[in-house]
Amino acid sequence: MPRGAFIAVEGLDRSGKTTQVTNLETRFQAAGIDVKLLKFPDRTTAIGKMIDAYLRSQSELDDHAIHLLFSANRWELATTIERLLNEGTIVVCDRYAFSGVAFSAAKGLDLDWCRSPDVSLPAPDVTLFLDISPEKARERGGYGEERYEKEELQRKVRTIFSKISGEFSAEKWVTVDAGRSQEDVAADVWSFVEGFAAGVHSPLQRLWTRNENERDSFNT
Ligand code: DGP
Repeated sequence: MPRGAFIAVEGLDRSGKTTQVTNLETRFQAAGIDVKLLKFPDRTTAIGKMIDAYLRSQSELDDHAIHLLFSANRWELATTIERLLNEGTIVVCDRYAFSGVAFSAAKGLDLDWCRSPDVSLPAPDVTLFLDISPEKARERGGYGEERYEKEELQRKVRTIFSKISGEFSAEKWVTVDAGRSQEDVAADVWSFVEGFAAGVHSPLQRLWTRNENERDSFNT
């Protein structure tokens, strides 16, 4: 029996990620396919509550410490992700480790240091990056109140996402122009993932390890 596909959806704030992942969930369900939608940070766990307080500026933490909490928040769901995939369920993640690297590196932390705690997490079969310019985001009403929702930081985050994308093959990392209508973006997103509905026959890979073929020089 094939395993379920692991699909990550990444993007800048205001890129419409949440709308698109919800839409994906609905489409898979309508096709009679088991799907589980996960969101990172998962603010419901004990670690997630610390992250939530930090993002709302109700607490202060060293940049390294909050980075490790974001990573720990993914690790606490890693076994669940693997189990679901092995049961044949498609897992769609609203943000994953690439946000971790992009946001922390945008604050000035070393890119490879940022990757380290997420090395060997379950690797997505495909990552869809919803790309939007800060100007378009402003047209959509601008950013919100949370800590990272500032135009200058978002610009840096976008640059780092673009650098990360260069490390992946075109099949594994798909950049979607998210500055268009919801319907156009949804049509593109579906066209990239509908092939995964039938499941995946290759084994689940581990993020940023040698057997994940996008970055051979890492972890040598
Ligand atoms: P969201 O709930 O999708 O709005 O994400 C909350 C904010 O946290 C958003 O500005 C992106 C940022 N973020 C998400 N994951 C990580 C991470 O792993 N590390 C860091 N530093 N920031 C993250």
